[in-house]
Amino acid sequence: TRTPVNVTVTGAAGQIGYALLFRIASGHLLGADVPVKLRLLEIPQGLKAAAGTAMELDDCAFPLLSGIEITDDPNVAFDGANVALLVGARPRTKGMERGDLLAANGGIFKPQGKAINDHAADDIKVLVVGNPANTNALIARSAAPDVPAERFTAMTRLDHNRAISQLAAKTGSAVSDIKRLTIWGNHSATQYPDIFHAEIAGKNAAETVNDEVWLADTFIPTVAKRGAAIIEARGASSAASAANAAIDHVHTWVNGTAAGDWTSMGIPSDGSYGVPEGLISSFPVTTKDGAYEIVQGLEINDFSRARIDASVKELAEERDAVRELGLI
Ligand code: NAX
Repeated sequence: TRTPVNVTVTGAAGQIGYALLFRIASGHLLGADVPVKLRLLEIPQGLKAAAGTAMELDDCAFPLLSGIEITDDPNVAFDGANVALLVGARPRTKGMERGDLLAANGGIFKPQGKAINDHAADDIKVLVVGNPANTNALIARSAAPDVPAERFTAMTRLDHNRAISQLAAKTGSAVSDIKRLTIWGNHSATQYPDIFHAEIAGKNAAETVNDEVWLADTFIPTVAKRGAAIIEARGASSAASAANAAIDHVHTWVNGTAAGDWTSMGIPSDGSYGVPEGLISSFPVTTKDGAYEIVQGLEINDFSRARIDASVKELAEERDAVRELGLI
């Protein structure tokens, strides 16, 4: 039998945590033959609810779940961690300025990055879900100089999946027919879902749609503002779809992209496509054997260039702000 993989989830008592943990334990994160050990990190006020979720996990009698540990100490939570899902974050509350938000999250992601640096397993893979995800990932990465930078990633897979779904609906095609879609930039309202290289059943998606007005005025804002639309409809923010995207992100990273397809991940830039090195920005990537590579050589037209640049500019501003706060 295989040695269990240690999976650490922060914000485990939150709504994404509740939608995420059962799928990790049932084998959807890593594979149906991979046993997992869960470590749940919460703040003290969240420990009791996390213990309740752990009781329910026990009650599922998942054959692959070989243990659950609950703690409020990052040094314990990340000890020997192979996969870390950083979900817990400080949400923006009324009247909070961007600087306050970044500072509050720095107080979370800097110590967590340090704990990962000092205690995680050599093969640690980190996914930051908690917002502002890209910049929180940058803060954690900066606090972990001994971990290869490429192990710190931010989630844009929910945006990627949302874009596929919108494109399928517009063209009357099956989601499984859509390939090579890309989310560029920040997981924020400036993100750019790019269909110019996407394919629908083997045909170019932009040519199939052939409607730049729909692209600019409907598709892009619908994908970028979907989170707000969910809150409006559901009275709570996306949870199951966010958890599903986190599962997809890690599963693809570990198990590989399909031949002829790629996915979107927020990753430290190597300077590709004019994105300043070090910024954690979303790119088209292929994955294989637990590593990812940026898809190279895509032609970027003026429509795309302007939108990628705008989102990357926002990321650079966030980086400058956290640098000024001494968080990186
Ligand atoms: P909840 O407020 O339901 O849960 C967050 C949990 O994190 C709480 O239980 C809280 O006690 C815990 N927490 C706070 N600080 C912590 C710390 N220092 N260590 C450990 N745990 C801590 O939020 P939920 O709806 O689960 O969302 C979590 C995060 O995901 C938010 O930041 C949210 O903005 C972000 N999202 C990111 C998405 C993405 O695509 N990247 C989409 C969904 C979601 O909006």
